[in-house]
Amino acid sequence: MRVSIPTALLLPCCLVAASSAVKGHGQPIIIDTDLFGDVDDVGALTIANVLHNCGLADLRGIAINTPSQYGAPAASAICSYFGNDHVPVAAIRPITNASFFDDWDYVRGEYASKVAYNWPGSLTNASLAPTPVELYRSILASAGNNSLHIISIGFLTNLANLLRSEADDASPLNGTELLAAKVSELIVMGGRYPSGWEYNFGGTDPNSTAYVIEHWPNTIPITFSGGELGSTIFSGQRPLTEQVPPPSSESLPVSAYQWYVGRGSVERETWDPITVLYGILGLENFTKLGVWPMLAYANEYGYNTITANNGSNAWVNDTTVRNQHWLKLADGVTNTSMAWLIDNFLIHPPGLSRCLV
Ligand SMILES: *[C@@H]1O[C@H](CO)[C@@H](O)[C@H](O)[C@H]1NC(C)=O
Ligand SMILES: *[C@@H]1O[C@H](CO)[C@@H](O)[C@H](O)[C@H]1NC(C)=O
Ligand SMILES: *[C@@H]1O[C@H](CO)[C@@H](O)[C@H](O)[C@H]1NC(C)=O
Ligand SMILES: *[C@@H]1O[C@H](CO)[C@@H](O)[C@H](O)[C@H]1NC(C)=O
Ligand SMILES: *[C@@H]1O[C@H](CO)[C@@H](O)[C@H](O)[C@H]1NC(C)=O
Ligand SMILES: *[C@@H]1O[C@H](CO)[C@@H](O)[C@H](O)[C@H]1NC(C)=O
Ligand SMILES: *[C@@H]1O[C@H](CO)[C@@H](O)[C@H](O)[C@H]1NC(C)=O
Ligand SMILES: *[C@@H]1O[C@H](CO)[C@@H](O)[C@H](O)[C@H]1NC(C)=O
Ligand SMILES: *[C@@H]1O[C@H](CO)[C@@H](O)[C@H](O)[C@H]1NC(C)=O
Ligand SMILES: [Ca+2]
Repeated sequence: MRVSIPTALLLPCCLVAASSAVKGHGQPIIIDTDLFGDVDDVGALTIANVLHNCGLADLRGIAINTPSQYGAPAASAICSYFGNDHVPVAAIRPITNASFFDDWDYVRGEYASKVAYNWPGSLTNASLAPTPVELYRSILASAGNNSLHIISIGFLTNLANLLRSEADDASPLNGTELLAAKVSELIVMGGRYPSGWEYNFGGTDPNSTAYVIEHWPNTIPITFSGGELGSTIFSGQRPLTEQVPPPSSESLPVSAYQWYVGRGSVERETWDPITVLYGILGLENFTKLGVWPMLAYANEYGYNTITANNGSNAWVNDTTVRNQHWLKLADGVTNTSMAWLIDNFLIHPPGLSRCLV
């Protein structure tokens, strides 16, 4: 069954960029994820792989910021599922045997080990993965000047360690210098805007959150995707099980959502998927998907501040700082149309080379 397309979203045919796209020749990105405790990271990595395959992204690597041994093999499995075995995955140390258990509301299920064991990827054991600092430094060292987007959809521990890293065999630059040379934007799912408390910032490592936000080179723009944005948009409300092949039992993303959400549902907030969409497309390049721009900046100026003891954040209105923003839906875009776009990726057959189903 084909889904009905909200036509108001779509650009007239001829404005859509010519399909001269080449796999992996899009925006270079590294994703830093806490894949393990929430399934929207699977949606986010799905979008990254689909956009890599249709030529809008160049997924250079993935760094895991949660210690469970299941995170890194699961991330590798997602890349392999989409034909991207080559994408390197790094694992934070020490590695533990923690497995997810929902003692908050006793509904959510563990998915990372199931993904890793049912769709094995090229990395089968987290202890064989490089550390995040090693992987970042080698990718950054070989990247073009001012070219990479780093997309953070979990805790900030790895990025704090990278900022503190010293020169090594990979590069004579220290971490801060290396970031300043190679990264053109940091995109962060975390915080609430203009102020509040959110889990990625305050849940496990508020010190690292404070360190990153305070020490990030001020020449590199930062864009925040706040808890308040993704929490109003629920993906998975389309009948995903009735869509294009593969059937849902064979689909890695749909299975992961079913395992996690519970009771056969795949409906989930979209904090991380929205963040990765912006991290690849920016505000303007939604048109390359054939849809109108769907996100906008909510502020013109100012900067974010963090309370180190609990990770709370608050925006400071400073008209002299112009390279930090937080995101909102563009005027006229509803949560339903954004959810439609994200669902398009969740049902995307792994071998299809176009961006949208
Ligand atoms: C997990 O690690 C702990 C401590 O290292 C150990 O006691 C336990 O047996 C391990 N559990 C599994 C399932 O491997
Ligand atoms: C992963 O590799 C480590 C180190 O070689 C080994 O001790 C561990 O048993 C392996 N884990 C699994 C799940 O195979
Ligand atoms: C990158 O920047 C460095 C430092 O400014 C400069 O030496 C180098 O030539 C640049 N590389 C390219 C390819 O432009
Ligand atoms: C990195 O190098 C810069 C000088 O370019 C220096 O100011 C900074 O303190 C160094 N950072 C670390 C963590 O060593
Ligand atoms: C966080 O940083 C503060 C000082 O900046 C320090 O006192 C505290 O021990 C740190 N907490 C952790 C968990 O590292
Ligand atoms: C849109 O938001 C409304 C509440 O404001 C909610 O009831 C509805 O489920 C949301 N729809 C989607 C697709 O996220
Ligand atoms: C949009 O795509 C163009 C051309 O590929 C690129 O130069 C530009 O940097 C992209 N914009 C963003 C915000 O990523
Ligand atoms: C975080 O700490 C600050 C400063 O101590 C306090 O004002 C704020 O209420 C705290 N926020 C939360 C959610 O505990
Ligand atoms: C910052 O500016 C916005 C918009 O003008 C305003 O609503 C908000 O209260 C201001 N925040 C502070 C901390 O002054
Ligand atoms: Ca996440």
